[in-house]
Amino acid sequence: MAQRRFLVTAALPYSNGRLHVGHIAGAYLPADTYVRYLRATGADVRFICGSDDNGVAALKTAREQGRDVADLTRHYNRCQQADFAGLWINFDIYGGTHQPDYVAVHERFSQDFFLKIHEKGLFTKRTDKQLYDLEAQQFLPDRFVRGRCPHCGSDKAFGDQCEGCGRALDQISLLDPVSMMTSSKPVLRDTVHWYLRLDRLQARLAAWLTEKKNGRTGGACWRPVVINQSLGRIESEGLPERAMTRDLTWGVPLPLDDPDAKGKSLYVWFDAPIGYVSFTAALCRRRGEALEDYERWWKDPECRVVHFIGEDNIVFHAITWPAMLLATHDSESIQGERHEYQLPHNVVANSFMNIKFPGKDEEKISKSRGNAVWIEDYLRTFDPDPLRYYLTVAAPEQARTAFDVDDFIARNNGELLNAFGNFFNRTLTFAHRYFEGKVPAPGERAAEDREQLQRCGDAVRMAGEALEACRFKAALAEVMSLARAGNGYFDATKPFQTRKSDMEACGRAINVCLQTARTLTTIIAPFLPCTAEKCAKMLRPDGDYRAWAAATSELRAEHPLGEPEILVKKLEAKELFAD
Ligand code: B3M
Ligand code: ZN
Repeated sequence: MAQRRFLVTAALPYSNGRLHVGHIAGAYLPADTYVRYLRATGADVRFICGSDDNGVAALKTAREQGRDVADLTRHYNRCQQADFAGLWINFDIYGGTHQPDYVAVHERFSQDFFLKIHEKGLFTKRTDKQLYDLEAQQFLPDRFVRGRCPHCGSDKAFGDQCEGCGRALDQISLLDPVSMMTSSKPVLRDTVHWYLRLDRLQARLAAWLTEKKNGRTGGACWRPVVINQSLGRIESEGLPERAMTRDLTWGVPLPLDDPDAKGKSLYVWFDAPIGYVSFTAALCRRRGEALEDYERWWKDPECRVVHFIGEDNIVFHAITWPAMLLATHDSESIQGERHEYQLPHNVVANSFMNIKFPGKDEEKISKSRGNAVWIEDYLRTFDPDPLRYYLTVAAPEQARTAFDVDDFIARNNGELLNAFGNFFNRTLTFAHRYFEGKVPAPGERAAEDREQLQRCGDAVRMAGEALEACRFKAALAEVMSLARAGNGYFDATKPFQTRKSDMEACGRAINVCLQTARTLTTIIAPFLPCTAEKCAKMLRPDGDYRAWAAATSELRAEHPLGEPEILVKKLEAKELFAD
């Protein structure tokens, strides 16, 4: 079989702040887990991320803090890299759409995209009314203005998107708009913009999304929330044209030789997803390949492009971005030929995570009220894996969930430590104490031994199937259930008794426990890479312990084991969350 290839991206964080547990649970941890799993199966993967520096988000924060916007994004780009590295979320490249090492290539790609779509006649240039702040003397794109949503009535609607219902908005449709710059009521003024003809791409997008809904293009069906917010929206409301330019100078300059293009830049949601492509190109160059080798990932139908995002980014990844990709195509074909961009193979979106501190009510995470668990703070006291564990078991895969501090501690101590950690601990300690730190002979296996080994094989298969389908919670549940079965087997075979009466039976049981531990080492690795590394040091299996295909290959009799090590520590909430 040919080697599978994947280009996996995680949403580009705005470089105007640090990362909290909600960010990690939403996109970055599932993406990292997926990439680790794919690599374990032998796939060739590139894992791309970087900061989203352009547009209003960073500009607004810079203004509030009285800082230079380029410095601000540089600072947070670095902080974010540290947060990710501390959690063992390892991108192949962490770029930034306005970072010194990336901005030139990024602008070139973004401007090429714009020009290609422009050539195809898929932009309309039009003068329209936009909101203008008379005091600040400027237009108010995107998050510079807020108001009530004309669709759902939420008062958390901004100039480009409503946080209540997720819809993309046209700012002039906002009810009771207020300037975020001066709190004044903006007025309407004429300005020229370039609007993407989404209406002309709508039929092709709908046909493609219908295939994704039914899982007809290979792989799993897309998550319902992604289909509802994309295909559902198209079917119920249709797609209006959307402005892809803004009255801003912080961003990618509009590449047109047109007096009306002066002082304008590309809409940040136009250039940000192109960051996935431009960072891929930068990575190719860093690896000594040509910049153009990005095509091997983006334009080769053999490579699958998978985007991991938070729920609020669905419209942009499942409608606008594919529309941009289609708009660059030469033919009317849905799926790109070579030299045309692939449409995403999957767009995997999680919902949001609330926060619940001990003795308090569950609330939305908010940085302004200090209502968050920041990665930086967490890492000061804890290892990455307890958090990786919790954010997977409590992941908002289908609906909003909460980071409950008591539950985090309880699950670490009750599940990870009791089931997983203890199984390794008792097995390894036993092997060292009574079998000189070597794998005892398998002997003649009885039905219960074979059943336990059968469970190992089943867990590998079921966890693998769930991971292929991006069902991470279900996959981790399979791993944990094997650890519990291991404990059950240990209890049932009673090696602590047989060692006094029947050393052969004792050895047989410890052998099966060690084989179970061997399997667990491989299948826990995508989720808890740091723990898996420790497991592998204790078991010292041949070859790469992460290789999925070798997860049930047995440790031979007499195989020497490493020193037992404590895998999971008992945690206390007050270590971190004392306020
Ligand atoms: N920066 C939005 C966000 O963090 C945005 C993602 C861009 S992905 C191309 O919610
Ligand atoms: Zn709304």
